[in-house]
Amino acid sequence: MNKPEIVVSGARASGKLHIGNYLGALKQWLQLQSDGHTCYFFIADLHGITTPFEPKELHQNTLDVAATYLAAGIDPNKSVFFLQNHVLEHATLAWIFNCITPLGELERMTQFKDKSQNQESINAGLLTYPTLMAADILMYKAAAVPVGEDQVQHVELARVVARKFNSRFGQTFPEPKHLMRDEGLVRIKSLSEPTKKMSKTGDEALLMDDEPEEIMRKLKKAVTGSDASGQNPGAENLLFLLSHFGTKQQTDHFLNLQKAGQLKYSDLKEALAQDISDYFAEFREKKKELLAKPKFLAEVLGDGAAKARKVAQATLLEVKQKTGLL
Ligand code: AQP
Repeated sequence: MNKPEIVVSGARASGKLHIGNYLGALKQWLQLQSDGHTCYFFIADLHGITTPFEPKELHQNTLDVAATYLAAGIDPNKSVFFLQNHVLEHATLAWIFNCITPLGELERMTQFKDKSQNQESINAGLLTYPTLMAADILMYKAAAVPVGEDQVQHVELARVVARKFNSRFGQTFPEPKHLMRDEGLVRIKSLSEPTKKMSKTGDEALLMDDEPEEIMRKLKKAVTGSDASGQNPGAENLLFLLSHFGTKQQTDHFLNLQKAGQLKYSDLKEALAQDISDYFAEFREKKKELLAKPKFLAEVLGDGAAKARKVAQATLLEVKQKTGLL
């Protein structure tokens, strides 16, 4: 983006963040923050309860995600960093959006279909997740939303909601666009089922704060077999990760071996494990320090919520005036 824009993004507090969250979202957020955009980065705890959860784990996961953002480099002096449920206006705006969004738009969302598949009973929050996400984005009149590939459809829905609101009540919200990294949208695959995306709530994900032995253990088990059509999505996934966490020279070396049919997956996994361990070494230490200071984390989140609330209250007032809500 050439000029400073308003940017909004978040991650669910449904578990520890993994390298998919990092490459798909967090890494881009850090770039946008250092490029001087007006950034709002939040922890989506209300989205976190749309899938099954345990209260104690939710509490711990929220603190963990907060420490992850900060240890990775989100700077509360440069970006507005807050917890979604601390800014009550999000839920109110989401309700108003629910009332102008056709049910069919929500029912066709891929994430709703995927996530409702294995659940005994499907809660209404899972269906209306995208209208809450539209509220998160439009509340701050964002121009751009940096997300991984899996969330693009939800950003498109936020555009639909903005259009519907604007045409019914007058121009209020800009239509946000999803933001891609230079090389395109990122979708890191699961290590055990490489046709699916790596996910917090899916199979064991490679976490940003995994210790070196854990990284090696998980990568050793990574599936690298070819499928019936000769495709090898597991190996492609590992090579893609190497291109991000390793050097260009190292990546070229393994790509050449693959072309020559001489690639030993154990060597690739070992090199990748070392690269990922080194890449996150400083992050791991910073995160441990932060997790030992829950009071500090609470203070940072409180300050961030106060900044976000000011903007949110102004937007909600405008919305109430336009819709006739007293
Ligand atoms: N595998 C992935 N590859 C690239 N990007 C990804 N993201 C998630 N998984 C991948 C991006 O990370 C950001 C935060 O995601 P989220 O927490 O809001 O929820 P999600 O997209 O549903 O992510 P998860 O990890 O799969 O969590 P669960 O299992 O809780 O749903 C988003 O920008 C997302 O695109």
